[in-house]
Amino acid sequence: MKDIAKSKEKIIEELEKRLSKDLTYDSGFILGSMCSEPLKFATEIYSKYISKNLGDPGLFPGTMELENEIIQELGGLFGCRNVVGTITTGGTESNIIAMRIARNLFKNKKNPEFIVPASAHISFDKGAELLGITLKKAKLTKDFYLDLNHISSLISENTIGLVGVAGTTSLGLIDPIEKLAKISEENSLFLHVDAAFGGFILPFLKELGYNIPRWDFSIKSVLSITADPHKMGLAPIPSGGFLLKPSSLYEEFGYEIPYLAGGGFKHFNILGTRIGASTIAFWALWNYLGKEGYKNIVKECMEITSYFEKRINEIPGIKVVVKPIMNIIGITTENGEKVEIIDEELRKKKWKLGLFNNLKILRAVIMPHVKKEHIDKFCIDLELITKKLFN
Ligand code: 0PR
Repeated sequence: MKDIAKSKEKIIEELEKRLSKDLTYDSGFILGSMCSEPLKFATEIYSKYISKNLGDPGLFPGTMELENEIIQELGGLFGCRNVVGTITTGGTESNIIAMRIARNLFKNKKNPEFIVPASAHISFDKGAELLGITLKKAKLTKDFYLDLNHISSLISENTIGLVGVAGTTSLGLIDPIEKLAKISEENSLFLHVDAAFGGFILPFLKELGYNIPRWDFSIKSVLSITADPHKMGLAPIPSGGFLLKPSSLYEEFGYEIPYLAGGGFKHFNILGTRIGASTIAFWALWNYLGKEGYKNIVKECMEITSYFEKRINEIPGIKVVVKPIMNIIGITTENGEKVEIIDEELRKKKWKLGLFNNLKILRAVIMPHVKKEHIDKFCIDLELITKKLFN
């Protein structure tokens, strides 16, 4: 503890200086993040209501009402209005909540196993470790889709759940959820869909006329969905979404907290004290942008994605891994070699993409802060690097 208090001005000055090291979204250099600058309206709301605590919802019944309302709205967006759920801190918490519910549902299985595609996010590894579940990973086909035959071969008497991803972390692909649903029905398993990234894109792409396979609650055996407002929902961090179709499971497996100041309450969350401002800001954003607003944002991201894809494919020595389905592009070399070197060289020039070394892919996420002029600047640097490497 410093013994001389500083003035507010001094502190702000120091913060400005020290935080100037941080990258900003509007610089254009952040090309591999699933987050973006939230809308100013949402951040204003967020800071206004910063003290709301949904860990004790009886004290903040207005905030709780907004949470319930937004969950129903999201349920409707994903094919079933009649859902229970909660705004979480992000995809990791939501995925762990889903795994916990599945584990509790199959308490009779002493060595529970979950099967996820090899492309699944690391949050499932975390959940498995924390919950004492064995995680089995199904291989991907050579075009990076989930190999359904391998999934089937991994099922055992210990299996409790399956995961399908609608918007994979590496390439934004959609697993064949309908087929996965069939497997889950045949084996009476819990089926969770991780649409942390895709949840706020796919419904709008569909409305824009894209051919999107079914992935949501409209499929009978999809029991829970993760969809994150702090990714393409453009809400301030932290803001995740967890939705559950069978509401009886909330009664059965919600944690009962009897002594709260606001009165006893049941919840699913991993957290106790939790930020209500996220929920309020997202509710505000949802009402402000409306479906039309989100649709326009997704449309613009897809236009820039197509432009980016075209520019990448024009550069000798590199190519786009698969045709993008959403605003994620995987970049690789002709034979997958030297991807790490390209990443290293790009980093020297400040560009920040994601390196998926196991897949030999550089991932770009075309969030709303990524503009055409950033792509142009990036492609000039990328071409200089590849020319040196491949000539
Ligand atoms: N599920 C999927 C499909 C994800 O892609 C992610 C995160 C999660 C779950 C977990 O979400 P939380 O990070 O909200 O817990 N995907 C991003 C990734 O790993 C997270 C991210 C965001 C990484 C911003 C970097 C970054 O700058 O790529």
